[in-house]
Amino acid sequence: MLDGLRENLGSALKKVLKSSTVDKELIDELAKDVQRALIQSDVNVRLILEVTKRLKERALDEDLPPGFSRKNHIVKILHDELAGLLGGDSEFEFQSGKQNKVLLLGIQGSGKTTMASKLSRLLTRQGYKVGVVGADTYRPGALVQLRTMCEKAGVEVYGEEKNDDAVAVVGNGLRHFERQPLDIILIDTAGRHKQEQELLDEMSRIGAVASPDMAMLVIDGTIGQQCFGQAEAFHKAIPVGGIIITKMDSSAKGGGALAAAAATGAHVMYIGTGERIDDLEKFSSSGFVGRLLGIGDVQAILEHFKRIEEESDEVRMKRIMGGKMNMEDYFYQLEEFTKSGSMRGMLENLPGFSGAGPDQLDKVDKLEENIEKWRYIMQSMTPAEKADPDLIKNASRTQRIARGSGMPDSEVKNLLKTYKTSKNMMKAAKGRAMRDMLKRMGIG
Ligand SMILES: Nc1nc2c(ncn2[C@@H]2O[C@H](COP(=O)(O)OP(=O)(O)OP(=O)(O)O)[C@@H](O)[C@H]2O)c(=O)[nH]1
Ligand SMILES: [Mg+2]
Repeated sequence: MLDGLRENLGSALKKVLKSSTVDKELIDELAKDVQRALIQSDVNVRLILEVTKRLKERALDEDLPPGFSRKNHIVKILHDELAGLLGGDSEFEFQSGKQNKVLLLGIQGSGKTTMASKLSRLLTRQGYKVGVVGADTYRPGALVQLRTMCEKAGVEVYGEEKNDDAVAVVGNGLRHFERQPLDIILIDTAGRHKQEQELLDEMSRIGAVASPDMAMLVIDGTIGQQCFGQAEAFHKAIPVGGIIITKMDSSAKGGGALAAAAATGAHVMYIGTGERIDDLEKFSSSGFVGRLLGIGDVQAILEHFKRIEEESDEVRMKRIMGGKMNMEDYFYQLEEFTKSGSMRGMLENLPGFSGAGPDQLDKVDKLEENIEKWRYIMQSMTPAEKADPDLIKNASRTQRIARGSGMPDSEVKNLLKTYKTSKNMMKAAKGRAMRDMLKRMGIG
């Protein structure tokens, strides 16, 4: 399915790139080609019309970024609109201080059990405490498979070998974990050959007992056209909050992401890229659409846009100087500072610094050591936390980040404190000194 979409969008864009003039006629033709391609891929008609309406509006009127032709810009607009259709990049924000329940749904063989173990491993590494409930009472051996796989992630699996009432097992499992200090409980469920009524009913009943914070629909990326119907049927039984597409490593190149996202309005959050426990990636809508439009010429144009879009140092420095630094910026500064090799060596060789005393040099060594630790800590922070570290107010978030990074709580606090001090200093120095320096560097 995806290959067809790829071909059709590709040839539509090729027409644009080959034509000698860009006019309304050409854009209308492109819009028609895009509509046809998306309709064939079962994307919701209303969404298609929105995409092509915006494409037409933007294609001829928008100002061109410096150095880009109208044709290149059209490629970029189509890319952005399609990525928008997939809902942009998103991640489930787990709430701290409670047990977040995530229900994994999907038909037989879609990859739920494998995904339960992959997520267990990933989330544990991010510092969350995870428990798993095995509620597949349908397929013999399901619980053993789940246990074996989750063992690799070191998480506890609750299951009942002799109970064939999945709804009861879920209730018992949640009670079993109730008193444990868990952040996330993953519930693995049964599948059937199709989205049969019996399966959908069981999912609604499990939903009623578990009241999950998120129902994640697991879809086999190789099934093509059926994606839309499957996603829609599950979504009716229990509102789907996130989508996982598995088997993206196979030749199908991940069909169904667009269709499933369109059918439920939910975002694709993760993709499975193999059978092993670490074969899991966060989904990026822009990367996906990039691959979708990935004919040679187009790829080069998109890469060019990406380069100019990647925030230039200039913009970042201006934000930092304006007192609006976030954790990413802070870390970026520290990294830049250490990039040029050992700071100690650098300082010792700096003419004005040759007189630096042992005290100062020790401080520099200490900072280098801290940066190493802080790198791990930052990796355990969610994007939202990095954008706004003030979110890390309560102890449970601090502890989660500490666990994920293998650092003590005190080190997380240390980073937050140092960050705050630097930010305040920047704010205070917002004026003179730094600005002068930037001017001298030619970027003020
Ligand atoms: N290549 C590849 N294989 C996968 C991926 N995810 C799962 N599989 C394989 O797909 C098969 C089914 O995976 P399961 O995790 O058992 O699927 P399930 O949804 O739990 O299936 P049921 O329990 O029968 O409903 C297994 O052979 C997995 O190894 C993936 O991302 N890539
Ligand atoms: Mg299973």
